Amino acid sequence: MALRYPLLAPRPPRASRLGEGFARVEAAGIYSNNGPEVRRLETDMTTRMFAGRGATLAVANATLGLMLAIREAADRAGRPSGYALMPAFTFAATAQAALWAGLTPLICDIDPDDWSACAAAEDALLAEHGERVAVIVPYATFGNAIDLARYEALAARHGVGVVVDAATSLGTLDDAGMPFGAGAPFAIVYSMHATKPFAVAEGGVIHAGDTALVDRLRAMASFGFEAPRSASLPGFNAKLPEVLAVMAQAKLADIERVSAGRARLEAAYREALGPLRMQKIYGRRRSVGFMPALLPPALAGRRGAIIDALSARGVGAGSYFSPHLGQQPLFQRTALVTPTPVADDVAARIISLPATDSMTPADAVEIARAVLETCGLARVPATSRAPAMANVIVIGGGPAGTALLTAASKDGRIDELAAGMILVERSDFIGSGRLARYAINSDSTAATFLSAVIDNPEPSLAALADHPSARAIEAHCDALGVPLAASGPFLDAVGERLGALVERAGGSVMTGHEALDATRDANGSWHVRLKRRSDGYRFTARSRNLVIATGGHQPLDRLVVQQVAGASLVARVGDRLMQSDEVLALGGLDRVADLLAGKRAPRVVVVGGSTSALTTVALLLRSRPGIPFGASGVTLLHRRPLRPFYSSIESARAEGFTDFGPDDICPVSGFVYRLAGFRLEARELVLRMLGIDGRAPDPRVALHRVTDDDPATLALLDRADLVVAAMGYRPRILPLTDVSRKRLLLAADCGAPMVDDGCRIVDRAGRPIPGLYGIGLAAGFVPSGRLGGEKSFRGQANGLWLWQNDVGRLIVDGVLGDRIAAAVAA
Ligand code: T4K
Repeated sequence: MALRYPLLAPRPPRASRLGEGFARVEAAGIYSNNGPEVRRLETDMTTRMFAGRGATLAVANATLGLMLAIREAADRAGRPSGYALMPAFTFAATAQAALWAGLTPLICDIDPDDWSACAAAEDALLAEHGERVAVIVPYATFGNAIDLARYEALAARHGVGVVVDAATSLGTLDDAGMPFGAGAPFAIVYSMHATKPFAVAEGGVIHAGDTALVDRLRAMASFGFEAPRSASLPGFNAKLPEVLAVMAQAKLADIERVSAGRARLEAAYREALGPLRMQKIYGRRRSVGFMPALLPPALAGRRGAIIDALSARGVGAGSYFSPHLGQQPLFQRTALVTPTPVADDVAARIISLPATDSMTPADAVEIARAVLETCGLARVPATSRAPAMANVIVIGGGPAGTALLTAASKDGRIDELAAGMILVERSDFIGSGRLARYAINSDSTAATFLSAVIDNPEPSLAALADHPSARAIEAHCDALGVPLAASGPFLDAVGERLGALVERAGGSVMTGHEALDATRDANGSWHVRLKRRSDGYRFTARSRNLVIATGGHQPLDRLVVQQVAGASLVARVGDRLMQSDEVLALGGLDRVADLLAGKRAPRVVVVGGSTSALTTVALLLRSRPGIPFGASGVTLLHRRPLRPFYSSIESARAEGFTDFGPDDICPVSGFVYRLAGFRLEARELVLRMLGIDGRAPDPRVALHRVTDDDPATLALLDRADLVVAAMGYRPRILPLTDVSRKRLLLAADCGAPMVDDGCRIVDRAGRPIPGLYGIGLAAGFVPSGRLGGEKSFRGQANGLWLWQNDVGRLIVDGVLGDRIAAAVAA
């Protein structure tokens, strides 16, 4: 059964999104052997993970790193075949590495509080075995910032080597707030295994303050070659390949967020697991791979049953590191194992709980509750219970859902909004949604896209103004919109940063999840059923508010009942009919060209007066290779007059456009046809067709206004080779039910706008449903009052600018408190 909270849920950087880095590797033609990507990783690691101290060596995994470092330390101590002194409570890799380095593990007991090597036991064994101890290999247990100064002193006093197994410590900060191990006088070995917080796939790094030591280890990791192809040191192949270095670089950009998130989980666990014994920790922060705790002694024998019971409750639990080294057959045969009563007890009682990148502190509290209840211990006190309820669940992380976050960030309210937020997105990332799948230009300007980040008070967003994807948008500043396909990388980059901000504030971004339905309970809160797409796991999340940002579609059932000039469009046109969404999508024009292939002067009729209709016409006209339209080959059938947008009365008049009155002017902006007017590419087409300011209409296009009983329209439909229905979009809404599972009937179900002027979703009677909001394509929003818009406007207003500003703000106001009235008061 799929678990809601798996013990480990590796989240390495998405290889599918690292095309640029992989292309660099291909272009360089260097795949391994200390190539440019590995070198860059090592330099960046030193700078960013080790405060610029010493040097760093990337290796193929931490076990190989330990083998090299242990061998080097033993040789340098002049004790190549002695003991490697290590704690019993660690992973097998520590002892295996010592064996492979030609040493004998000397296994000591652990400290009952911090569970790392017991200082008294180490001292006693050093006294007992003297120079036979070649190397001490402490383990920085579960990412803990153990006392390195003590080992420095032991090394000096006993002439012994030191190598620290810090497999889980990338991201840990010591008491001084310095990265754990930075500038250490001996080798510290970290893992980049997929299951670690610094998740890559396989890989590791060795860091030391002593750069000559790192150089020696680098030579050992490459067959012991200090000079080309001439072995002078013991060695083997431990090199990290270039593609993994590209992945590790991407993780480096993310590790601060990951570590901070995990530290928050640890804090929540510690508070909530009160009755259980926890590890004593050192340092300002650690980056846990999972959360360890001790079961009460009386329950040690029932650990297996407890883990099974937790699994039945959706919680994956484990028992790292049980059996400990001294209990494993290989080490019982090959190592010197001293008595380990503390390690025996800790290993018998240890339980490992999930601490994954996608969890929030509330999840940790939830798991803690499950653990305590399963153990029959006191329930978690009400005060530290999971905020059983989010403030808001946003369904859809595409352009509209993320625009809501952008709006909050522009007002400095992202933390406030995100703290109690769950953002649910079907795909694996938030940002562009389906937008980049269209072959057309945006009806938003390049400046509108960029306004999400330029001067944004959140530094991580403002920094995106210099991002390559922002530059790609900037290139379209003087053009009629941005090709939607080119907007994807920018929207995704913004999405990624917004997602990080949400998680920073304690919210949760659930990518790869789908909302199935939502029920409103008697208290007005929403129970949203969610499905994790990777394995079908279903669960329910609760919130006070729900925002639907799932975009729009062109439903077939609406097409079926569509009448044009008194006739059924489907019945009249049959298989010559396409919907505009299909035409506008990438590849859509190829389908049109196929359908029209062989026709000498093909005739296409586009039905509709919306931006999608005009955009369809514009796309058909600029098809390459061109579709050979003759005169009036493309006819636009529309009902309402087509109006261009003007930024002022003067600019309209200057072009001789006078077809407007006082009700057509927005009182706030002074714009003419601010909402009804076509923009950018569609506007240019309308201006041409209306012959404004001396423009010559395109002879291939004809306009025809449809009336109710209109034989000319029917004749056009009958003669067309292809008819494109561009009837606009209807909102996509998940099923909503009330407490008795009765479907909530929405105005949108019968074709009316989905939302009111406060972006609240309305029922059949036009009444807003409390705590329910809508944003995005087809939401049906009409600005009013303070927000402006022309009085004559009939229809819905859309667009990125509105979502990132007025519309977004209305919803943020709504979900953060009932400030809607003030916001829209005229
Ligand atoms: N020193 C210490 C103290 C260590 O803990 C380790 C590694 C090392 C040294 C050596 O570092 P590396 O040489 O690995 O760089 C896992 C890891 O494989 C191991 O790296 C880690 N310690 C150890 C604590 O845990 P297992 O035996 O628990 O792995 P496995 O296959 O059972 O996976 C654990 C869970 O993770 C499973 O539920 C499945 C899940 N998983 C795993 C992988 C690899 C995924 O969902 N996806 C994946 O890609 O050893």
